[in-house]
Amino acid sequence: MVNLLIGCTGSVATIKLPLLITNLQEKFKDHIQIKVVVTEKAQHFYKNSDIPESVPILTDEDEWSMWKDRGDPVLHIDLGKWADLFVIAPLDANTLAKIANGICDNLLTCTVRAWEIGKPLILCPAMNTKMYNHPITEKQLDLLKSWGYHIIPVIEKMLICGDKGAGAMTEVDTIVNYVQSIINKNP
Ligand code: PCO
Repeated sequence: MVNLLIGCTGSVATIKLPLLITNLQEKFKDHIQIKVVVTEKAQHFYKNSDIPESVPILTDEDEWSMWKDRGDPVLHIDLGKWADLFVIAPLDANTLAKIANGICDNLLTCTVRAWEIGKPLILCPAMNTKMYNHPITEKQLDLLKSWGYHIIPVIEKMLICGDKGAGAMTEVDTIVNYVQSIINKNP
């Protein structure tokens, strides 16, 4: 059994979350357990009714409502212990910048900050071409790679805002196949 944590951030590519979950469940059948952690802005881009009931969606509110006193669960630590693999799809420009700078101000970035170096963390950036082409993007992605994080590069296509160019999240099937290859390497 593989415990897979999916993270979603405030890029429109979060609209692919239901498809990502479906395709992972189809590929791995009952050998996979999925939990999702979303940022506040990610919540604009999917409907809860499109997510299977078996998949918990965790938000910043869950982190704070769970902790009342000493001994209570600390969600970002517990998620890190639970998950074998963490896939952030999409990783928006803002969260990329936060992770590169060690900032942890929500459930998703706290989970990344506490994520054990060496455990697979797969990042799928997505942003507008103009943001993607800014020189800071490459610097930050290179830094994350130097820590051993996996980056699945953006692709070029017509973006949702009508601009054409690099910045779209990689295809869902590429993510699913990448997860498969990581699992094969770490049975
Ligand atoms: C556009 N911003 C974006 C973000 C990246 N876009 C994508 C693709 C999706 C549809 O195929 C949304 C997945 O376009 O990853 O489009 C303007 S600010």
